[in-house]
Amino acid sequence: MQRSTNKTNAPSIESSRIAQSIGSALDRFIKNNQNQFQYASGELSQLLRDIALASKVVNREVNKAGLIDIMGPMGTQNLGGDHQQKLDVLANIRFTRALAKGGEVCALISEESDSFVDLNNEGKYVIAIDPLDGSSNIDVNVSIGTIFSIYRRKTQPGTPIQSIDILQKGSEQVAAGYVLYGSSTMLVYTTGHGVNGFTYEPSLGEYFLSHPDLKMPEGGKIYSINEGLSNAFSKPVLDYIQYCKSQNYTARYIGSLVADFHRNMLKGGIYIYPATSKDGSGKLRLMYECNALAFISEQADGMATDGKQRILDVEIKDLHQRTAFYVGSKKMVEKAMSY
Ligand code: AHM
Ligand code: MG
Repeated sequence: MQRSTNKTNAPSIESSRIAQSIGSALDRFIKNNQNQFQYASGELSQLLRDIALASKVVNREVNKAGLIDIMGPMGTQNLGGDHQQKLDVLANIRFTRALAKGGEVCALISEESDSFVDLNNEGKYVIAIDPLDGSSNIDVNVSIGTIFSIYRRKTQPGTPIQSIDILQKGSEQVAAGYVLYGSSTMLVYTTGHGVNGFTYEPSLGEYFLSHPDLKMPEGGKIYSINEGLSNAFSKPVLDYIQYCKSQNYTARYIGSLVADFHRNMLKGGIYIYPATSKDGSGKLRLMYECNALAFISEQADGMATDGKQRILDVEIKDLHQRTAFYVGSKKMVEKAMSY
């Protein structure tokens, strides 16, 4: 039998080392990989630990949502006019509290807060977070998620926070991740050195490395888009959907960004939320929904664009800025862009 000479298929020493850590507890994994982070080693570890802890609390609340009276709308609306669910609000409180206690984050941008939250400390990091995304799925026992982007603040810690600390482009993220509250709960994150996924073991209360060095398949056969809105789609988007059908691709749309993204990440696929004639800038939020997933997809050999440019290069003008979003397997996103 001929031996393959394709060197790109050979796992790198680094990915073999990560693969060997399979089963490691999150804390140990973070410690063992601290040297990959270009800033002071303990800071990011503490921050990720705070996020993991808050996600465990949220996971507990998500899991018991059907049992106690914490479901249903709060009767209030957030800035975008979405009805806030009690669990959205609770998740926001849990993450804010954990990050405030940890002390590494000085400012928090959240889907649930109209302006940024100044945590009044000397923390060197800024976080943008959607504490519980997929609000239409909360009440119906379908997967939901948390999405976060971490930035290094630009001005001196301890001084008043400036807009240059807050309005940073996606390319300036130092870490990003998501938590998927699904049939099992997973934490997936990157610090710019590949993507690793951890599965939560509820009886031990611990995340363990289950998906080392995640890579998105280069191509795929799944397309995820809310076709119910097709009357408001542009012709190129409709043509691309037609192309997917002509190829007998599979349509899968959960309506929870994290869940749709995660499935495509593992199986290969494209997620699209285009600009529509109703929402000229699309629906999704750049700072706390799209940037993190764009960073993760690129780290996993995938691709993310707004249809015109790389998501990570889009200038931020507003905390709650919306964008069109095409993300997933590189070849599929490229094909969609050719339309
Ligand atoms: P949310 O922040 O109110 O939960 O909205 C974001 C969600 C995404 O998770 C999902 O992909 C999308 O909105 C679904 O929107 P639609 O119902 O218009 O298809
Ligand atoms: Mg959201």
